Amino acid sequence: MARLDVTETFHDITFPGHLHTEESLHYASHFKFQDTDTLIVTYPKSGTTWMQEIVTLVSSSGDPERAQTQPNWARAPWLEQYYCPDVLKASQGRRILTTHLPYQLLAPALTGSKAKVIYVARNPKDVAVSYYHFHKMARFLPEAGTFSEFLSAFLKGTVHYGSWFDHVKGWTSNARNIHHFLYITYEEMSLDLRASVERVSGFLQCPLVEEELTSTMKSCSFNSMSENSMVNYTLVPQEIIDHTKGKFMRKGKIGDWVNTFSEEQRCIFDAVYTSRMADSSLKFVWCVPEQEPPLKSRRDTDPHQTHHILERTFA
Ligand code: PPS
Repeated sequence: MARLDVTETFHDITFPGHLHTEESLHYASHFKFQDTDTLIVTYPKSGTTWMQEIVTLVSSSGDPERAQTQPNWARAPWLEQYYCPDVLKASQGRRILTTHLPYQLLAPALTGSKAKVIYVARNPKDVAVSYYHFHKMARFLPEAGTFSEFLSAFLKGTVHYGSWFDHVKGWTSNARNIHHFLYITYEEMSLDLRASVERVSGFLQCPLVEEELTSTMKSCSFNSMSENSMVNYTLVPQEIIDHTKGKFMRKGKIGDWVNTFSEEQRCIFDAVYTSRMADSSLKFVWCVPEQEPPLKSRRDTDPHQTHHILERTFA
C-alpha cells in the first residue's frame, strides 16, 4: 500500500492515503471498543509515540522487552490506519489503541464504553513546528512549502487530520461524556516525567513499585526512545520516510518554536489562538519556565506583552 500521493477525505478532514482508506476510516468510526481497551488520543506531533511508550511500559510493569521488540504501530495501532484490523486479530491481552481522529468521528463508537481514554495535548506552536519538519521527511504528507505557508494552513485547519483547535476543544469539552478520561500535556510529561508516569499508572490501575517506575522512566526518556528503532521510525523504508531530511525524534523540547517563528508569525498565531480559544479554559506552557525572564521586569519594560507572558507563564 504505497498511495503516497493519495489524499483521503472523510467528513471534510483530509488524511494521508498511504495509511488511510475510506474503509479504514469507516472501520474506526464504527469501532467496537472493549471496556478493557486503552485509547491514546492526540493531534499529530503532540506526544503520541511518547504516550504509546509510557502505556506499553506501565502495562508491562516497567519491563522494556515489548517496547524494544515490537514497533509502536504493532503494539498500539492507530484505529483509523488500514492495518489496524489485522494487528488486532493477531494481538493478545489488553489492547492499547491510538487515534488522531477528532472527537465527533469517534463519539458514537465511544458512547457507553468504559474504555480508558488518554488525551495528550501539546502547545500548538511546538506542534506546528514539529509537524512542519515531519512534512519534510514523510513522503506520504503533502509538500510543506515555506513555514509561513504551512503555518497558515495549520491555523486554518486545512492540514491533514484537520484543525488543532477543533481537535483539542472537541475532545476536552466532551470529556464528561467519556467514562474514563485522562487529560495530560506533553509539557507535563517533559517537566515531570515521574509524576506523569504515576498519573498514567494510577489511571490505568497498574501500580508500579519504585524499581518499575525507574525502569519505565529510563525507557521512555528522549535519549532511549531516540535509539529505539521500535519507536524512532527508522524501520520505515526510505521511500516512505526520507531519513536524510531529519529525525522523527527531532528535538523533544518545550519552546523550540521560538527558533522558527518570526515576530510577525507569533503575532498572527497569538491573534488566532486568542480568538479560537476564547471559549476554552485550557492553558499551555509555551516555554521552559526557567527560560522565562522574571515576569515583573518583562511587565515593567513592555506592558503590551503582559497578556502574552501571563499566558505563557501560568498556562
Ligand atoms: S506522530 O507522528 O503524530 O505520532 O508524532 P508524535 O509522537 O505525536 O510527536 C513527535 C514529537 O514528540 C517528540 N517526542 C518526545 N519528546 C520528549 N521526550 C520523548 N521521550 C519523546 N518522544 C517523542 C518528538 O521528538 C517529536 O517532537 P519534536 O518537537 O519534533 O522533537
